[in-house]
Amino acid sequence: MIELFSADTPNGKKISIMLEEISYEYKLTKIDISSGEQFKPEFIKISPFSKIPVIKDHDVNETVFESGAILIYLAEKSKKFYDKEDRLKINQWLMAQIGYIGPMIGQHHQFHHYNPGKSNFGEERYFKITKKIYQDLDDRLANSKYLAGKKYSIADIATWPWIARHEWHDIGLKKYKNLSRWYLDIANREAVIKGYDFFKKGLVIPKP
Ligand SMILES: N[C@@H](CCC(=O)N[C@@H](CS)C(=O)NCC(=O)O)C(=O)O
Repeated sequence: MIELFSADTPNGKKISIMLEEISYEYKLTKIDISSGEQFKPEFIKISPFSKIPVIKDHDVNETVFESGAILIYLAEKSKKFYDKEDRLKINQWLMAQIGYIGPMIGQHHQFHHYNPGKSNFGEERYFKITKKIYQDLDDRLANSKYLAGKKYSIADIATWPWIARHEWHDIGLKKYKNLSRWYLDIANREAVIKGYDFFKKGLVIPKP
């Protein structure tokens, strides 16, 4: 049995979506990051940087932190969404999400959504970078059905929840035809609809 330690954020949603996609039953242990639960010594033991998500695989008594490492672990365990022949491509798009797309859009959330008016430099910089990310993804998806090629993979699962926050971005997802097509295609998957609302709050995926 997998135990998922998480909060309802884009990084958290990556793993709930993956667990739904591979049809694994899992137990959700909520970590309230707004009240600082991530800094408790027992959580730091399994998450050295005090971040969600983390999983514990009780079948083999193993814990895994970092969303990319968790997605790879679950993909290898289930043998899904990480095809050997596409692995080099999947790794590149997955690493780009973990090392660039997530951190940059995360800063856009901080400056534009949570703290507007505090820093013009921060607001402008991350708005511009996020817009460029939309364009770069749109360009890629003009030539490829999914990020890593013809098949839906853990690279899409990692990236999609960040675009699902598009209402916070004020960029206009609709204007990006290929990105919107990819977004809607994934948004219609049953596992994604379920994984998106893993806190069972009745959340509905926002339309482009
Ligand atoms: N690189 C990490 C990033 C995880 C991350 O930033 N998690 C955020 C929530 S989305 C968090 O735990 N924030 C709590 C904090 O920074 O104190 C991953 O991909 O798993």
